[in-house]
Amino acid sequence: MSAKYLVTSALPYANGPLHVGHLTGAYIPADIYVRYLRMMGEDVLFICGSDEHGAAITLRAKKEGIKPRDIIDKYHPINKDCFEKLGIGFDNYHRTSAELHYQTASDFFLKLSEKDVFNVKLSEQYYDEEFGQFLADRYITGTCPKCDFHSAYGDQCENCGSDLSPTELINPKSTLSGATPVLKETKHWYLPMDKLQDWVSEWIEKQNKSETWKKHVYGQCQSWLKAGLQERAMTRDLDWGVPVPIEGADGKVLYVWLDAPIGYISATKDLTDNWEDYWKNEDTKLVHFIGKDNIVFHCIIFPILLHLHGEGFILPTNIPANQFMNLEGDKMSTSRNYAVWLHEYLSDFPDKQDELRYYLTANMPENKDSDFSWQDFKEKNDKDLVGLLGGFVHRTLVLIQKNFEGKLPDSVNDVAGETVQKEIDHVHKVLNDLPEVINKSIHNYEFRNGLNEVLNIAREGNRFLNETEPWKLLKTDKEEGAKVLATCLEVVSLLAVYLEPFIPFSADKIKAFLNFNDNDKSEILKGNYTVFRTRKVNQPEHLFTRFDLDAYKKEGKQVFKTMEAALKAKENAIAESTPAVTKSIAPIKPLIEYDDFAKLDIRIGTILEAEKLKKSKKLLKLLVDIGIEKRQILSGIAQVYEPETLIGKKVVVLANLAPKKMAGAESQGMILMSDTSEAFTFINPEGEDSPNGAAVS
Ligand code: B3M
Ligand code: ZN
Repeated sequence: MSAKYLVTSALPYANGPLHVGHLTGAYIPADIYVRYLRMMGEDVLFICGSDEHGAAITLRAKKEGIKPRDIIDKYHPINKDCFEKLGIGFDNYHRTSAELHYQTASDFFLKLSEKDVFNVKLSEQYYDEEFGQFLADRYITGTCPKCDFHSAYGDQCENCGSDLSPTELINPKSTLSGATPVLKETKHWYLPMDKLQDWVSEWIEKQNKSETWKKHVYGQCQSWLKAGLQERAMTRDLDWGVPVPIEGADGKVLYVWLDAPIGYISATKDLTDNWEDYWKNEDTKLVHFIGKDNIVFHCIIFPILLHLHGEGFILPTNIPANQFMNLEGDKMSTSRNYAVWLHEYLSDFPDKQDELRYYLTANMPENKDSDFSWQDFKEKNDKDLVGLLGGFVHRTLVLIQKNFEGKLPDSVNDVAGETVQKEIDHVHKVLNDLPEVINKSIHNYEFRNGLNEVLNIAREGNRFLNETEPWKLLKTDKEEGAKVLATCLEVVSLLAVYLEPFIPFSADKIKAFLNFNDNDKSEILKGNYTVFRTRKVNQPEHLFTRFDLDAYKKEGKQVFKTMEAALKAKENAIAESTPAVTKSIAPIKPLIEYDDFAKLDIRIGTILEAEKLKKSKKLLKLLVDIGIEKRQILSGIAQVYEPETLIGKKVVVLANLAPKKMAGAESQGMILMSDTSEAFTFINPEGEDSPNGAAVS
């Protein structure tokens, strides 16, 4: 047990609203974790805020002809408000435009500079002569040298995930003017990450031993380390950001990744004078909740900065990054406006916060990408929340109201008849097991599982009710019927407590039905739930209602209108580009018999490791788990995919292809992909119904 916890969620850019993908990525999991820890009496700080610098903001401002400040002042309150309405309980939702943050980030940089950490160098960088501005990061686009994608950014190719520098781009263009930039000399402060390679490797190994990191997080770090860390500029020529606090550095600001993570520190300072009790205390456990696109910054760059700064800053214990959530099978996209936006959802469904929290937890992309589908949302809502959870609580409390005016008699404390008592003992066993199971899930960052375990006690309750049929018993042996209901009441009281981290609004409603107080909660946490048998309960309301998807669509709820508009725009775009696609579709091959097909052993697998093959430009060496064994498979996708983006990916494998040697290595199978001769992409067998080893037939 740690003395203290410091929990952070990625600071979202205040350049637009947030969608459900953000929420399930870094905010819901953190909130569940924090609520649970608090419930267990731990000392926790939960920190977040708006990231108000960075090219995403300045570029948008330029495009709209307004000031960056106008953008952040608009979106900071919108996003803060959404978090509050959804019950995300940050202790502080700060801003990186705050004076205290400027001071903190400047001091941090100065300290590193005084310690001579940086390589200060003149180099030639792209410059837009029309706008009089140097072009870094998103200010410059061009063709990716790794995958030929035509609009890669100066810092990253969003197609293949490669980390790039502007000078690597082929045919570079300024995003500001569209013109081809010229090279011009400028001075920058570089972080020599190459020198820290060994330190980072050892540190990650050590952390991973003390508390296992998620496979895809560890895999991405290993991929970076294998490629070799390189120095990285920590300053930019821009007029929006924290100014570089050094004489002669006019017109330069701190790189956003030496600015935003420091925001975690300044937000803590803003919250409490005792911030050092957390940030500089060996007994504090620091956990960063983020999306997978931020892994390298939190697992490598920020720890390096904290380590070099010294002065006792602690380093993260774990970074349980989530993968991405798609929407109806397609990538959510801010630029296409294809997403379920939180502010729209909350205005369409102001009382359905828990319904969204529930769905996003049950469907959280913990280890692989997941999908948000409204039909699935409806089904889970109707089945799990209305049918199972709401149904069980309501049935129990209504029976107690109707038959005992809300209070069961003391005789429920006596032993029941043999058959009923056997069932009661079974329920008690399930209830007694719950605390440990939940504790393990939460501390392993397995929130989907945790939620399912809590629901399991409602399932057990329902099973018990159906088995013992108290509505019949009450007519023949009222005391015995009361004993059954008393056990159900115990289940309901555990639900009131253990649902709180996941769906706090509903947990509060259940607590109100039971006239709960704080002392009740601690009794339950101690395992003393029998006192609830004779608790006076109130007339319950229904906790949840059916999600009438068709009616909501007809009514014109905004969340659906937004999605439909984006889909329509996409359809139009596809219609326009169809001729080009059909050209690359191969003609149908000659017919074969079923027996020919049956010879192929095609299976589902998961990529565990991926690396470039030294002797080949085209091949990646993959280690694939195909259920019964692990296979080394070479795949000719090195020019299209970066290895680190593949870890954890589900794939379709031809498993009985004769082994073949290529570029000095053996390939023991083939990954099947869709291939139009212009592009090839993975076939997508995501989902629990496609486990590794499952046959494709
Ligand atoms: N604002 C990137 C993002 O929103 C960035 C995170 C900063 S966390 C210190 O994905
Ligand atoms: Zn690329």
